[in-house]
Amino acid sequence: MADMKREQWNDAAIRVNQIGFSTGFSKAFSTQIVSGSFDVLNVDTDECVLTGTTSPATEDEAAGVRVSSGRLDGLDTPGSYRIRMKDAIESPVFTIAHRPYQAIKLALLRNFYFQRCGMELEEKYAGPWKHAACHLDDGIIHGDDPSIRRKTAGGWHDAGDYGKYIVAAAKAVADLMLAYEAYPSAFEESTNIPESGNGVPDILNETRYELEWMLLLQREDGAVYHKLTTLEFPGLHVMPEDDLAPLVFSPVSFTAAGTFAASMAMASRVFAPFDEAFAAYCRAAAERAWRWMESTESFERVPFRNPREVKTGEYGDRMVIDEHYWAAAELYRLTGESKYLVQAVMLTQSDDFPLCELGWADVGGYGTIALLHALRDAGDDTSTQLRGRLADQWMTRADELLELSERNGFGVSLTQKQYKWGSSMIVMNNGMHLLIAAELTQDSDRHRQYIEAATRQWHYLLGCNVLGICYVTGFGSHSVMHPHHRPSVADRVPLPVPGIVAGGPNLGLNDTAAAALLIGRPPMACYIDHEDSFSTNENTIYWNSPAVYVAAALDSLNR
Ligand code: 9MR
Ligand code: ZN
Repeated sequence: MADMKREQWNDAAIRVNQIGFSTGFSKAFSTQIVSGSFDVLNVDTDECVLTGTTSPATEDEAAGVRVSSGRLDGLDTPGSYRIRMKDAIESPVFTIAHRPYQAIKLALLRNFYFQRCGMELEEKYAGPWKHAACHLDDGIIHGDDPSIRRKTAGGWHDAGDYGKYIVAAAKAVADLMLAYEAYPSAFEESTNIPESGNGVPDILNETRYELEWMLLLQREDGAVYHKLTTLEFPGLHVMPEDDLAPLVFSPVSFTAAGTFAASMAMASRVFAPFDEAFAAYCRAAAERAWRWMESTESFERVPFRNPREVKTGEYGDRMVIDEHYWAAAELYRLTGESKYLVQAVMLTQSDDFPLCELGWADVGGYGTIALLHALRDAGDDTSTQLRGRLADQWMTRADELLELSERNGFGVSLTQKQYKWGSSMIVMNNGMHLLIAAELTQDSDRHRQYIEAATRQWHYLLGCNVLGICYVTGFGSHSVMHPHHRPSVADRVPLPVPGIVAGGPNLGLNDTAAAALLIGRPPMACYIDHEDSFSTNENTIYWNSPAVYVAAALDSLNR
């Protein structure tokens, strides 16, 4: 660990979204240690265009420093700016523009192309990050006849490793499809992928690449294999095409079937206007998975555990009711068949599980989103009551997030203990939650407040945080350079693959780099831009996907 550098973090500094702000929206920055008056300078002319005073400093426990914030609301002229305090302390340069987030939105989406498995990434799409096709072999099924082989090729690598996991995939495709449905105008541009120009929005082209792979994981009886990986993670310096260890399907699981049924039902709805046959295929797959779920005994309705020989990501769970709920809700939304609604209602009554979570393990929020839509025009009392209850819960949670974000020095909505593995996902999920709440409210002030709070989550991700780091590769003046992402480490390209969202601070310090270098730090500072730090600096498809949702929303606001 001798070569690892401790990064300075608790200095007097100005933290700001390093991309910048949209015209017409409120603009703010945070300062740590320092507070008082500030000037905003136009970078081109060096002229001072605004002066102001920051709010009184308060101790921010998650950040471990005193923080105050400054408002730039008087400033709405497009341009490049920097903030200066005490004559010497300067912020990163940021822009004010009509649509400042267009490029980063496309990069976040294009990052899924870079995760593609089973095809060559050609230079005309991938630039210097091109590489040969990988993981083309058929796979064996753990615990089954070793002479049986199943097709495996396709889909996205999950993360910095090359495994492919159903519950992770389901969250990622769900976020992308929800983003498309909520903000279709944000997805008119080409992302320069092989399918571009085929008449289907690229976000759906990209999603379909994963869906086609997910379909390969369904067994003939409807059950779904939990994951497809090598037995162990390959070394960090191995390019995907050089990872040649045998591919193994892990056993089927209830969570895989539930999230598969749900995301396939969603795909059937979303793809119907573009490809009826594919939509029908997805629907049949979802219904098959559902029937398998219904046929399981209670001892099979348990979270997945890795077989002893399998050392890759487990994607276990605490409970499986929420996966059942999501599947029921999504199938109800798709088919309108009452048996699914009956089941969803029963699940919400019989068990206590979180109804608003948008994780890979806790997926209740997706079921709730589906029902909020499906029951919008419901006539009967049960449906109306259920929808009312779900909407109340959603808004209550949104209000909690709003308050957390307003109280926090950096505007972020995390509690201290939420700075855990993949904290960037929680931040972006909260952004998604707030944006959905904005759509649900009729009150225009509330609508605005939720959007502003969602925007603050975005500002945190892009630099308004105690480390002053932009957690998206390729963007901002101080961004992640050494993600725990095998291709970024192993290729000879100096820059990491662009559009990666790093996992972010994790107070668990779950890898040796983090443990050695971050001990004693406050939660928001438990992050290290080091390639060995898989517990703070990896990427995953389901950390990128909620960021695509938030980016799409904020990019469409000014249209
Ligand atoms: O994102 C997952 C995180 O929530 C868990 O705490 C962690 C440990 O179980 O695993 C993370 O998922 C990893 C997966 O198991 C394998 N691919 C990389 C994922 C991100 O680190
Ligand atoms: Zn691959």
